[in-house]
Amino acid sequence: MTDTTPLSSPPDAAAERAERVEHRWATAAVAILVLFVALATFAALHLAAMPQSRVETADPITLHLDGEFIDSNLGSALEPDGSVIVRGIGQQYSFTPSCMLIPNDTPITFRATSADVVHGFLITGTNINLMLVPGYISSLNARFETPGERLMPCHEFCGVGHEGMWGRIKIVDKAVFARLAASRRRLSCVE
Ligand SMILES: [Cu+2]
Repeated sequence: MTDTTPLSSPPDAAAERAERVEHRWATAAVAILVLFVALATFAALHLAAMPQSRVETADPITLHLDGEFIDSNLGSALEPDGSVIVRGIGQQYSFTPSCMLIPNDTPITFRATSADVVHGFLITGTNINLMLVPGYISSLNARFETPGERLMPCHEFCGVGHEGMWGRIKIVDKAVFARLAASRRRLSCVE
């Protein structure tokens, strides 16, 4: 039998060295964990990110019969506080309304759901990206500074017609929007 321990380091010393190295790695692992928890905490507090405080539901079967998502309530609504709520539905294979009218420089809340399967709600050139899940209401606050048009492709595969499922967002000057809102309860840019 050969002894692999070098003469200069008796077995005890080798074990001690191994323990030291192990402690060092354990400390490094804990430090990495602490760093990530600290980063996540900072990001959450800094961005005021909170776990969703509530889950809002909407029955896809009765969506068109009553409640928030009946046809006559879809589109953009000017609220008393000057903000705008945009309500929409995704269904195979379109969005209703298919063109959403939005004022610039105004707090916007999107509220949308699906009437059938999972759809995607994405506005190009922004970080707005939601899933529309049947049974649940997806909600997101946004603000658009400059007028213009943006596309809204469905980005969750929803069936054979998925590739043709596109909506549009038209951002207009807030004064123009206010004039239109004076004469109509719900606005869209569907012609
Ligand atoms: Cu879709």
